[in-house]
Amino acid sequence: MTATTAPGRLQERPEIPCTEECLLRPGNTNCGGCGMSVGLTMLGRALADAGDTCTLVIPACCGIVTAGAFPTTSYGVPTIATTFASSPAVASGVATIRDLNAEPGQVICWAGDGGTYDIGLATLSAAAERNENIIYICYDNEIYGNTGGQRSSATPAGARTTTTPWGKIQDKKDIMSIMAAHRIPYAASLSIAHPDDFAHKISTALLIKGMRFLLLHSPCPTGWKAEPADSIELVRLAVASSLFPLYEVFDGATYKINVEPDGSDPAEYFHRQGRFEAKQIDLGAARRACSERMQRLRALAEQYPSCT
Ligand SMILES: Cc1ncc(C[n+]2csc(CCOP(=O)(O)OP(=O)(O)O)c2C)c(N)n1
Ligand code: SF4
Ligand SMILES: [Mg+2]
Repeated sequence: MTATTAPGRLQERPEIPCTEECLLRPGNTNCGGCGMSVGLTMLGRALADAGDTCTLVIPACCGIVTAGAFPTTSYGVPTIATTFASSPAVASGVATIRDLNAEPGQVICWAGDGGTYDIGLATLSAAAERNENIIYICYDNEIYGNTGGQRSSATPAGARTTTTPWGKIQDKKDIMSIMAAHRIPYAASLSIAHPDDFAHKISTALLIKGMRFLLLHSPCPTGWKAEPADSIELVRLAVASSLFPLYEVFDGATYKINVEPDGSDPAEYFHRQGRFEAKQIDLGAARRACSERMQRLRALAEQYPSCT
């Protein structure tokens, strides 16, 4: 694997042979540059590094199409396909049986933003309120990617989708705050542009019992109308400009910012994606929103610091 020691870039590490234990196998049908593929690979490596494994529970989304056609599968772990709205409920049941039988391994929901912010929100909230012993990872590509790119409540303002051809009017829903308000043990945002932070947060989540919620900013070149080769750079820009801050919330009470944004202008992020048209983006409003988002997070992290 390529090696570079620049901050925030991949560090040299031995290649993991693709055996039966490989979480996402090569040869799957995901588009080139798909953030979900990179996220699954990073998740698999973090689990392997911790000597842990998992059962995946996946609702309707690109992530379940990734599995491929029976009897083959691109997943190297047991994978349960659920209806769109029910993955947290199914995962709760699987985790309960695992715990009753004192079996090892994590139960991980791997769901899109449509299944998380919209149609699965009721069962996600219910699982969070019960503090179910599961890890829930939302790979957020900010659209209903699998069905051709309709808007979801995770789609940011200004983005063109098949159902918002002139740009979405409403802002992206703040799902992290919603999940933190459930006072779950752990909520954290992830970026594939920050692999060390990603790995650290998975290993943190593995050590915690109860409901753990992880939000992954997941580039989708197809829906974002962007170059596949730009995927990592786009989400790096999102972190750098405070469009998608990286932070952790423990017990809904204490906050930690993991990567300080460098004040990059969000304009570059918009400019490199065909889903944003210059005339539909209110750059002043976007810059203000970035600065207010960070001000609020900094205030929370200062007033309620985490001791980790
Ligand atoms: C109840 C129900 N409504 C609609 C669909 C069709 N459907 C399948 S996947 C999908 C989009 C999923 O979007 P998201 O959760 O964001 O995942 P992505 O496709 O972006 O990976 C839709 C609308 C469905 N399977 N079930
Ligand atoms: S449509 Fe988007 S999320 Fe789905 S496989 Fe392609 S790049 Fe990935
Ligand atoms: Mg999606």
